[in-house]
Amino acid sequence: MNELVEKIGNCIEFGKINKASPYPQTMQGQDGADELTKEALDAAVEPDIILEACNAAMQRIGDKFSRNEVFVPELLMAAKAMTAVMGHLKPFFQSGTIKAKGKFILGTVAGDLHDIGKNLVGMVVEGNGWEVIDLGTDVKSQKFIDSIKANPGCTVGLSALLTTTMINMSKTVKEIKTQFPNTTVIVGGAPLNLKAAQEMGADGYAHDPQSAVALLNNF
Ligand code: B1M
Repeated sequence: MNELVEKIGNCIEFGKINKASPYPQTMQGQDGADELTKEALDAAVEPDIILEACNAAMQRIGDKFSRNEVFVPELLMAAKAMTAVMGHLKPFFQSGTIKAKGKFILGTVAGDLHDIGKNLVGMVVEGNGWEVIDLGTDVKSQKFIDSIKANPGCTVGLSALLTTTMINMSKTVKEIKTQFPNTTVIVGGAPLNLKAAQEMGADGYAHDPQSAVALLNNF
């Protein structure tokens, strides 16, 4: 049984989505995260045991990404494998068998259409047990505020890829903080750094998806 759970973790870490997926080459023709998760649930393995193994695997791939040992394609494949697992586990979240760590409202700020990094952050955060509410790109402050109202106790994540939209990010942080001073806001994206995040009044700056998870788990 443990061997099955371990295999699922390996599929996440090495980005083996399902039997048909050709990547990675060394695992071609083998069952992937999709088939193995179904097999495990059919064999009555507790869903939270599977989730725990997957979280650990996401942590491993995230750490490798932070150390530049793997790059965006590997992280994307791992996130896709994780999504396959989550498809099987979702009913258990919905029924309350597994409790999400919290709600994370995520979006790329107004004026900015870049979403590849934001999507990666969403997938990794979701893979670590958070419910992610993705508001998309070009998100105006009011949309964040409406979503915070609808989801009390949530944490908010803002992404920006353009130096020009960092100004909108700053405005959004200030508007959120004025109306919801107790709501935690974290920011990330290529043009940002810790200093810029602090000047905006954000509670945290995440350089990459894994540091976003670390911040969320600490807050
Ligand atoms: Co644009 N673009 N782009 N672009 N684009 C950049 C960002 C740019 C650096 C290219 C360049 O000039 N060298 C430049 C910005 C310059 C600047 O402001 N400093 C630029 C520009 C200028 C533009 C346009 C203005 C071009 C034009 O039209 N004249 C235009 C703007 C459109 C708009 O947004 N209004 C534009 C358009 C586009 C495309 C639509 C063509 C496309 C976006 C497609 C899409 O996202 N769906 C695009 C792309 C692909 C890029 C590059 C090539 C790649 C960005 C990317 O996806 N990186 C980029 C150049 C580059 O980076 N080499 C560029 C991969 C991704 C995984 O990394 O997004 O940094 P990244 O995310 C990272 C971290 O930043 C972090 O985690 C991720 C994983 O490590 N992170 C967070 C991100 N958000 C986070 C949130 C967090 C935590 C961490 O917590 C909440």
